[in-house]
Amino acid sequence: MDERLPDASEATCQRRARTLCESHYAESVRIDIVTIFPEFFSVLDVSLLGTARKSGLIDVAVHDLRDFTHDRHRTVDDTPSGGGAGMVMRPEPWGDALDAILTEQSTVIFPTPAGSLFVQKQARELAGREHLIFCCGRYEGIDQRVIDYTRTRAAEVLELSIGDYVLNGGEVAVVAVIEAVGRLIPGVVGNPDSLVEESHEDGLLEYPSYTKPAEWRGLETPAVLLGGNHAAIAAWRREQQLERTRRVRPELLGEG
Ligand code: 6GU
Repeated sequence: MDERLPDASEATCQRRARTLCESHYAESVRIDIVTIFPEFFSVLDVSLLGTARKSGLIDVAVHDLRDFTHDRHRTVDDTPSGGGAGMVMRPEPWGDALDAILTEQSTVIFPTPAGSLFVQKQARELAGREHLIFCCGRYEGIDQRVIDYTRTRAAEVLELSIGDYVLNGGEVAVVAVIEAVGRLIPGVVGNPDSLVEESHEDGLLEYPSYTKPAEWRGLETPAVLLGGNHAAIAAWRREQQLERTRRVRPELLGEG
C-alpha cells in the first residue's frame, strides 16, 4: 500500500515528516520518570503533550520507585550520614530502578535545587535526544553515589534546577522540563512558526501582543500594529523586546 495515501494516520504523517526533514531526531522520544508520586504525572495526559503522547510522538512511562524496594515497608529514605536534618533517599531502590530502565544511549536528569539552571538552550538540546530518564528526588535529595554511578553508565547525566527557590521534590520541576522540551519535538506544536518569536529563543523577552478589538475599555492597540507597514511593525517589536528585557531582566543583556 502506498503510505502516502490520505488514510495514513495523522501520527504516521507527522512521524514521517520528522524523519524526512529532521533526520537527527528519533522516531519517537522515550521518556521514563521514576518517582514516589506516580499520580503527579497525570497532568501529562492533557493538552499539547497529551495529544503528542496519543499520536506516538512522545512515549512516556512513569515508574513507582517503591516497586524497586525489597522490604515490607517499601522504604526509600534514611537519616543523613554525618548527621543533620531531614532524610536522604537510599541508593538501592534507585540503583535497581535505573538498572531496569537505563541504556548507554540514555540521558539521565536529576532535578535538584543544587543543579545548574535549566534554560531554553538546554531544552533545545534535550528535544534531540532519543531517551530521557527523570529521577525525582524527595526529602533532602538522593544519595550522591546514585548520580556518580549513573555517570559511568549513561550517555549523559544532568543535575538541573528550574530556578532559585526550593520545591518539596523534583516532580513539579520535571513537569516543567518535559513541557519545555516536549513542545520543541517536531510535530508536537502544530505551527512551528509559533516557536520562533518567543521569549528566550533569541536571548530576549517576547514583545507584547495585542488582538481585536482595536480599542478596549479606553485602551488603544499601538497604532503601528494596525498600519500594515511590516518593516515598521518588526522595528517596533524589536524595540519593545529590548526595552522589556532591559527593564525586567537586564542580566540577559549582560547589563545585570
Ligand atoms: Cl529541580 N528540585 C527541587 N526540589 N527544588 C527546586 C528545583 C528542583 N528547581 C528549583 N527548585
